[in-house]
Amino acid sequence: MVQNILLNLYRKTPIINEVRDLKIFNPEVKLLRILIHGPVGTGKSSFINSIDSIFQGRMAQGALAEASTYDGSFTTMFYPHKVKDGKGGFLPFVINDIMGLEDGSGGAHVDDLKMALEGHLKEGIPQVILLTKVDTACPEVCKDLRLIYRSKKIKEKMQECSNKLGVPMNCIFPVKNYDHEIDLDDNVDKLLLSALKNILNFANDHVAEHHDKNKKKEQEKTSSP
Ligand SMILES: Nc1nc2c(ncn2[C@@H]2O[C@H](COP(=O)(O)OP(=O)(O)OP(=O)(O)O)[C@@H](O)[C@H]2O)c(=O)[nH]1
Ligand SMILES: [Mg+2]
Repeated sequence: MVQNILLNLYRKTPIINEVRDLKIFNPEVKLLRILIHGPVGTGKSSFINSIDSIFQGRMAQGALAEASTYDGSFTTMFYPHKVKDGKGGFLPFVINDIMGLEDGSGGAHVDDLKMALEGHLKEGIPQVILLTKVDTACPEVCKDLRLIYRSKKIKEKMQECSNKLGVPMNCIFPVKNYDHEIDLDDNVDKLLLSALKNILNFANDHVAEHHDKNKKKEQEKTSSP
């Protein structure tokens, strides 16, 4: 099963166009909102920078990835990040970068996260896991990212995430962010775009569900005597 998930990443589909052409299923929703949270230094800002770079067709520095020597949390506030679509506009989503979650005095706390979600926690928002830094988890994958679907180490890491966090395997996306590269690389792009596309699909399904529920409520109201 894991093999299938990972193999699917390498289907030759122009995912970038699918994201560019994304239509939101709920006419009342203008933007899909993605919130990225997680421990300090795990690659949250780098993920956003990487996505930005892919759509700009060159390395971008929008969300300011942390310098590797810095030991605190670099992203000090919620950072809603729009991504240019490459045609003079913006893609129909924003990614909120939140500084690393920490137990001590620094970093963001769970309360900040709740505030960012503005009470939407109760409704059960869709969640996925980005398994970053796959290049550091497996030397083979570091040499050739295409070997990711064969890597036992990556499979183990995905399983570990799934067990620890109770998230199904098909909601865990292994990625390698751009961290030192000068030029874009197709194999890096494929993993990142596949993760993004899935995140957007889940968000889109969620807003569509809301739309259907609201429509049903309205119909019930008008049909009741
Ligand atoms: N090898 C490797 N390094 C990465 C990857 N993603 C990020 N990094 C590096 O990890 C360090 C931290 O990355 P950030 O993107 O700043 O992490 P963050 O989660 O935004 O950190 P805070 O904002 O401090 O919470 C940087 O030195 C990045 O270059 C990756 O996929 N592979
Ligand atoms: Mg950051």
